[in-house]
Amino acid sequence: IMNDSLRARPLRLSTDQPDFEPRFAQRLHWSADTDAAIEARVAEILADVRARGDAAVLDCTRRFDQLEVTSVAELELGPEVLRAAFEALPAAQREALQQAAARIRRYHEAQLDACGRGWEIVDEDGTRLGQKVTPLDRVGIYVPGGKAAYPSSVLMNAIPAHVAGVPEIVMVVPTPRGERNPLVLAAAHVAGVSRAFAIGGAQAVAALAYGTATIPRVDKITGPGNAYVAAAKRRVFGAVGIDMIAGPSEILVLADGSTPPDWVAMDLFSQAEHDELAQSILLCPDDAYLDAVQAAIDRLLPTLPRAPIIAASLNGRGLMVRTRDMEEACALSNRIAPEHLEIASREPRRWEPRLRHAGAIFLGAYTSESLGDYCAGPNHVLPTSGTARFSSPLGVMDFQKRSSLIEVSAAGAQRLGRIASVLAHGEGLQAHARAAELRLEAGV
Ligand code: HSO
Ligand code: ZN
Repeated sequence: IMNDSLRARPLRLSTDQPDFEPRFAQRLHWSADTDAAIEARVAEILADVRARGDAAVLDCTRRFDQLEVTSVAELELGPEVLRAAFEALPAAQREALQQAAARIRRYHEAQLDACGRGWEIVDEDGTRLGQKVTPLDRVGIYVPGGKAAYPSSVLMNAIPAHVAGVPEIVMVVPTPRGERNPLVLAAAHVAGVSRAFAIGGAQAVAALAYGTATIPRVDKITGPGNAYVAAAKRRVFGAVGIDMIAGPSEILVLADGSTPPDWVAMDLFSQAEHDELAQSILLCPDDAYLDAVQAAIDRLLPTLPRAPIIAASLNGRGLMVRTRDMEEACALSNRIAPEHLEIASREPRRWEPRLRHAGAIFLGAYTSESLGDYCAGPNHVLPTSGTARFSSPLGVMDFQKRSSLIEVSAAGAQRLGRIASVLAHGEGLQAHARAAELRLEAGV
């Protein structure tokens, strides 16, 4: 007799059933409701840190993390602490971290070359126009404590910042009751974090956004966090940059029936095990294959320690859809715009050109999402909840900004001066017109 928490039945639909649309829409619905009580608490904490700096951070850390310290300086995890954490790891973990880091670095270096460099165009009259790219001076990386503390996310946030050329990367990570996560500290060492502090929650976001006597003020804050951290990031946005506010993780598998059903079942589980609210979706034109994956789910689920979380996720938000054909499956996938999209097909390159909206696309049976989560190289911080329609993975460009460069030659000032003068007069802005005309009159 199966424990109820160990039964997982994703909702099963077919695109040709009459009520497909409403049931599909209902299953996909997700709203990031903001909780008024959390908002109010966070607003208070931000104001307190802004007004009292270190003293407020210290109070919050004592209260929320039960840490008895007398100064924020005591909460700094120096480079020697990070290094020691790394050196204390078993060799296999040290090597895996380093190999993952090297691959992530290489991927982001290629990204820097392809998309993160300045450029210039030159007019015939010698006027030069360009764009200059500058890394941010200082960034803050939030790393959650507790169940969602992923060392891999430290690599995914810090390495692109490092590759972008950010000189100072400040990590914050809560250590409730002083419990440190050695893998997180080791990953910080490997990823090139410059300074780390054992603080978390809205108080850490505030400290990074406003600066305190001990915690340096940063220009941008990235990294995932709980509802308090998300609310704090939303509120400090403007004073500093932030990355996206991530919703629950999602995977969509597009299957033509050629990948072993066990592999697909495990890939669906691997998202579901993150969170009860995570969403796993399977689209396939073949009913018998969907049955086979369901059978694999039934057989494999009880073998997993996180089965209760997986079951809650699949029962609450899981979805299997039988489509008319692969073309329709691709169209449906585009409507969903999933964070992770696996093309479990014998001919992934045939379908890939049709797939326009996804955070990351995993091609072919051998490419499990989990390889991308840890070590393939691309970033695992991806747009969720359909935002892949308009946004992109975290990358080097998120840690840079661009400045325009304009250098007008004497001849160019003649040509541009005439255009600008006409337009400035049209706007009734005489000083603008005269500024252009003075150069014009100087002649060449
Ligand atoms: N799939 C997660 C990233 C992650 N997986 C971290 C394992 N560790 C969100 O994209
Ligand atoms: Zn994952």
